[in-house]
Amino acid sequence: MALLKILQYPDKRLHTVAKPIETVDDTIRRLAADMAETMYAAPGVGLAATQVDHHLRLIVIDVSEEKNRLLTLVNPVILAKDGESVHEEGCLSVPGIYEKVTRAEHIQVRAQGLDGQHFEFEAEGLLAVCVQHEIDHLNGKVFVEYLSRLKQDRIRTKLVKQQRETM
Ligand code: K1U
Ligand code: ZN
Repeated sequence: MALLKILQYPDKRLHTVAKPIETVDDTIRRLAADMAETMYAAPGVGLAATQVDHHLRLIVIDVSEEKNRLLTLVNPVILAKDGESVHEEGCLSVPGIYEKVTRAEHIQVRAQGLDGQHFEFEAEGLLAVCVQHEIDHLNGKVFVEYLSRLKQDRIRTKLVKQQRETM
């Protein structure tokens, strides 16, 4: 397994729309394992392949306290959404920035597992927030795009400055 480099906002590659995974093979299983290791090390509760510069529809999530409930979703799709709730979100590609975002409260999700089999589940709370946040990444959208233009500009300036200082 390997730790992968996480792209940092405002990297343009974060706006790439990921392609569906045709076959779940050992290459995809290795990428998923590396993504999980990277997410746990960060630490974070989710990671999309887009964030590690692999433009395939693959996400990993673990919102459990004990970090022992890894969920790997291949080609995830939201089948239904209902209600609205506001949560404070963070993003491993936007370090140090936490902002409130409104999203659907309950979602129904269809995806494939690492065995290629389709499955469905319902989510609410942090899991629902995280699935929506990660699917946004696969569609090339970063959570700061829900904020005002002024806030986006401030965040961009702050992160570009931080990145210059750590070069
Ligand atoms: O996609 C990502 O960048 C991961 C992101 C997921 C997420 C968190 C919270 C709300 C929406 C989406 C993170 O994991 S940010 C880090 C974080 O929230 C966290 C880190 C350590 C412990 C618990 C949470
Ligand atoms: Zn993110």
